[in-house]
Parts: sequence; structure tokens; C-alpha cells
Amino acid sequence: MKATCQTKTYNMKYLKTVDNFEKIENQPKSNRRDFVKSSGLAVLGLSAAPFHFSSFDIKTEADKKVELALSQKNNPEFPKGFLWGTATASYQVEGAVNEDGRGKTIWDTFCYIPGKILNNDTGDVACGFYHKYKEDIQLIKSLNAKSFRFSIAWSRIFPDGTGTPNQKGLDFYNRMVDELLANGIEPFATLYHWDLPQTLQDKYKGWQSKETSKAFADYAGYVAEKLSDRVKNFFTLNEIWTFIQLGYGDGVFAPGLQLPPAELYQARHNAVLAHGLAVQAIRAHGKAGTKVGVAENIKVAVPYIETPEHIKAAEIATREFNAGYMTVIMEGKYTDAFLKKAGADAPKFTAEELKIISSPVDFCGINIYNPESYVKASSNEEGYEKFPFSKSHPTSTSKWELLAPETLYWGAKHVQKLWNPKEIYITENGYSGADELTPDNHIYDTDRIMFLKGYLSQLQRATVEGVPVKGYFYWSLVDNFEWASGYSIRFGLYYMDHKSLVRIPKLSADYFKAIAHNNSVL
Ligand code: PNW
Repeated sequence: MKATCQTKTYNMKYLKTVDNFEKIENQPKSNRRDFVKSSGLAVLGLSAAPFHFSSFDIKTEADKKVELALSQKNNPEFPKGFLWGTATASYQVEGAVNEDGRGKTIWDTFCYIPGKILNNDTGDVACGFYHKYKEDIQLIKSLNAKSFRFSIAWSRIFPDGTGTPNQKGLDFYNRMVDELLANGIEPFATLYHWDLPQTLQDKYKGWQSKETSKAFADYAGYVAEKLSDRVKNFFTLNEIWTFIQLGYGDGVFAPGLQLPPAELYQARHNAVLAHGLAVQAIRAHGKAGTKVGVAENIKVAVPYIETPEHIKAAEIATREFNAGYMTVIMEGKYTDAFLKKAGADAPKFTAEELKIISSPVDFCGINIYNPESYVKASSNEEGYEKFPFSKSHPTSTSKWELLAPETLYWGAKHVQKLWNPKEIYITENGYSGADELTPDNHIYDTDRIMFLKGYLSQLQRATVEGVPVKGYFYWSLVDNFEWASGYSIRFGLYYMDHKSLVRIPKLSADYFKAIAHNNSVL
């Protein structure tokens, strides 16, 4: 199958990291405030060289001047009330895998298979968020962010996926949500970010069975009942493409399976069905006004020239690229081209299931990092043609992350045009860099700042044109466990020392803080 082959090429690249970046040395010191004492950097042995950190809530004379300059700047603003936030996921940040009755997950198992994760890293400790959440909420607050997207670990609530709920697990999320609200930060909860309870994998082969889809809906309904008095927004599943393709197709993510096409199509169908069943369960058990949608890394086609014919071709291509995911969720049918391509391997489904899958949602959450491809109009049967990427197309340290700022504009734009949802959230967008502490203890991630300027300018362009993008969650708050790449890949606005778990703001944290403060790209 063509698509699978292409994905495999990407995955091999995905596992490679860039480690030959030149060290940034002899950077000028700024005259900003010494941060050593308050940040606990002494733990890192960094006390000899002072760490300098600017912050709008620590008002030096220099900071006041910056604030004044910002208030006088006339950059176009994002819509009023636009929500700035950051995102994380349970297995990537929480650690505490054996605490308070949490059940084992497929990632706990997968990480202990030698060679599956770079350096055999595991999420056992991750960022220690389970215990450090209060500290991290202060970091979110200091970014001027007013929202936070986190995920709930299913196996903390139902250790075996179904059965008796574990109060201690729920209490953790109760405490965290209360702390967010006390700090003026709106919680956005994702119910599944890939940490499937191991019992469901063992008992039902995980997403290969509809039993898992049903179990997910029961869990989603339970969580909505318990949290929706305070959590108003839920995402069902995160990136169905990624966890099905990489976990059940290519075997590079948990549970590490390489299923034949027919079984892979079925697993994918069971996952979109789980989304639909969960939407219904949340509606049935959540308080009135609870909002719900999916968070999918839609595959975006970018018109190589922005003329009506190529734009139309990109729209057609985007609908087809997402046929097994966002398209079936929003339209309640698999496209003809999808079914034709699948042939005898097509998933088995009923009309009733398609109705469930397309249960009305309140918003579309889209994770956008890279385009699927640049396209042009064509007179062929599909109506579009893909261009291959140049070998020198720039990427982040994640080799699959081919950079194209306009993907954010076109992603939002196509979603509006194709499915016209009431609201759109950018549930993830971020950049992994070769972040390093310099001798004077800064992280000068100029590349991440360049990334943010480019991508956010394009997002602004979409909002100016009336695309209903309501918020943006940067991936991620802090460097964390990056799946098969372990701790070698850093996406955070905060740098994390993996031994001491100390968090240090990167230069981009300052940048994000300014953008969120001003509600405009600066
Ligand atoms: C997403 N690929 O993952 C996830 O939602 C996050 O958990 C993750 O940390 C973030 O993006 C950065 O990687 C992806 O190979 C992982 O194409 C791999 C791919 C795409 C997304």
C-alpha cells in the first residue's frame, strides 16, 4: 500500500535525531535579573554562573520599558478572548507510574522492550508532573497563558480499563483542575493520549476490538460526570492517525504491532468509533454546556501557488488525506476514493456506526506541525497531484517535522471550508530544537522563536479572514518523554534537566509570554 510505505520512510527518519548542531558559545550576557536562587538551579551545579531571566511579572526598570513599548505597539491582534496555552500528555510528563493505584499501560510495557526507545528511556519518572504540577502551573501562569491542555491517564481512573474506578487516580485530576482554576487557567482535558490500559491490550488486542471502543466510552462518560462541573472542554482521542499507524501498523510505537492492511483498517475504524461513542457518553453524563471534539493531526495539503485552482486541489487533497479520520468524523461517511483504495481490506462497518462516529461535535482540535505535501491542481481522477519534498527541505530535530509555517493557515482554512465547525482549536503546534545550556546558563533557542513568528503570523492571517480559531496550545510546556525518541528530543518552552527535573525557561518562553500578553505576533 503506497501510503504505508511512505509512512515507513518517515518513521525511520523520525527516530533519528540531530546531534551535530554547533554549540552556541560566547553569547552576550544580558543585564537581566539573576534567577539562580529562585529557580533552584543550584541543584544543577549552576550557581557559579548566574542565570538571567526576564519576566513581565518581575518588574525591573528595563522590563517596565519593554511593557510600555509593547502597549504602544500597533501590531494586528488575534480576536478578543483568543486563548493562549500550552499542551502536555499524561505519559509524557507525569511519571509516578506505580503510585496511587495506577494500572499498567501499553507504554509501560513497550518501554521495557530493549531497543524500542532511544537509549532505552522510559516514562517512569518523565517530568515528575504528578508531584510537581503546582510548580508547573506557576510556569504556565508566568507565560501569560490562560489555558492548559493535559491528558488524563485512563489507567489511573480504571486501572484495568473497565470495572471499579480508582478514587485516588481521580483525586489527582481533581487537585490539578482546582489548582488550574485557582490560577485563572482554563483546563482542556484529553481523554486518550495513547496510554491504553495494558489489560485491554491483553484481553481484547486493544484497538483491534470494539470492546476497547465501548470501554473508552464508559471511561469518558465517567470522567465527564466527575469533572465537567469544572472542566468545560474535552478532547476524546489524540491523533488517531499516529497511534494507529505507528503503534499497530509500523510497530515503532506501543503496542509495537505490524498488522496486515485489513486489520489495520479495522483498528482505525474502531478508534473513530470510540471517538463517536465517547461524544455520546460525554453528552449523556456531562453537565449542560460541556463541549467536546477530537484532537487530530490532520494531514494538510498546501497549494504550491495560492491561486483558486491549486487552492481547490489542496482542499480536495486534504479531504482525502484525512478520509479515515477527520473526514469520516465530520461527514459520517468514508469517501469513495478511500473505499476504492482499501478494496477488500476496507473496514467492516454499519450505517449505525457511521452515525455514531459523526455525532455532532462542538469544535475541531487540530495538531499541526508539518504539511503532508505541497500540491497542485491536476486533470487526473483525483484532481490534485502531490510534490515530493526536496532533500534539503528544512526540518526541526524531529526529522518528520518538515517546516512550512503556512500549514497552520491552510490547516485551519481547509477545516473551515470542508466542514465548517463552530470552533477550531490548534491543539498542538511546536518545534523540537537542539536546545543546550550555554556556559552562561541560557538556552538561546532562536530557531524556536523563528518557528513561532512564522507559524503564528500564518495563524493570525486565518483569524483575520474569519476562520473561527479560538485558541492555540503550544507543544509543549516543558521538554518531556518524546515517545520512541525518549528524552533526546526537546519541544518545551522550558528546558528540563532530566536528572534533577529542574525547569529552566528558554528564550522562547520570554517570546511566548510577550505574544500572549499582547495577543499579537511580535
Ligand atoms: C504528537 N510522526 O506526536 C503527539 O500528540 C505528542 O504526544 C508528541 O509529543 C508531539 O506530536 C511531538 O512529536 C507525533 O512521526 C509523533 O509523524 C510522531 C509523528 C507525529 C506526531
